Amino acid sequence: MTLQVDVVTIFPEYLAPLGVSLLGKAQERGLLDVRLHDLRTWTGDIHRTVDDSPYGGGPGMVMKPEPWGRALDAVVAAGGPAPAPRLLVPTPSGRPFTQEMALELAAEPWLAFACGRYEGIDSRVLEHAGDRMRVDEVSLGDYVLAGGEVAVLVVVEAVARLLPGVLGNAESHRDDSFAPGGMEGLLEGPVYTRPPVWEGREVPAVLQSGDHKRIARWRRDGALRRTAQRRPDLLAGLAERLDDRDRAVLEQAGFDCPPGAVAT
Ligand code: 6GU
Repeated sequence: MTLQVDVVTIFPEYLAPLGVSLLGKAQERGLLDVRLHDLRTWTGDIHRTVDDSPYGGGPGMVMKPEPWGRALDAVVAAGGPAPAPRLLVPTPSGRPFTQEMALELAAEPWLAFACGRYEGIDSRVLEHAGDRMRVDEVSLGDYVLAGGEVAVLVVVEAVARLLPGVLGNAESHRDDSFAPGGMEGLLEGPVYTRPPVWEGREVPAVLQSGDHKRIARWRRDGALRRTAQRRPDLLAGLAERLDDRDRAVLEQAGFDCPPGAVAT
């Protein structure tokens, strides 16, 4: 199965990295099919205008609805009788994009992205699109980018690496920090490779012991400490799944343990 991805943008060249490395290979293998479209194709004036000043005043410019309406019509029409794609609209005012959403999107046959620039796209475009396809506004996090193109790179990479056959076994996503049943919502701890001593720093002896049970426990300890330090919000959500040893590790490292389940 191929995941088709259509991207409408005023900067198609911004998406060139989708042809490189893992995603480039996925496209060569027919697992991913990225189609880039220049929004200005669907402008109607000599200046190929895509923006205008906002109703109600305020700074910046808003993307005009007509080119977007025609662009989305053309993308959907090119699919023939296929059900319309899921439309994703990157914006700092969207819902947070998560690994859970990446897994959900990886199960779709067709995704379309509308890249806004300036202060965003006239809201009626997304309302109108919502009459014929699922529309999700998504945000990467709490900071502001200049446009949606970088967010498309992020979302497509996060989704494509989940497609069957894109990753080799060696790069399996089973242990991803945010994979359900993988690291169980903990951040991955530190990793090492050869040489055993570098710049006077030794690889922890336990990792060279061959004792897989001890290694697994050591890794979990590192993941717990790192998560407590960097993402206490994640740890709080895991309280119910921490055992006594987990709690001891965290207390010893000077972290307050999230309270466990209260018996009823
Ligand atoms: Cl998805 N788009 C833009 N323009 N800025 C962002 C973002 C998206 N996510 C965080 N900041």
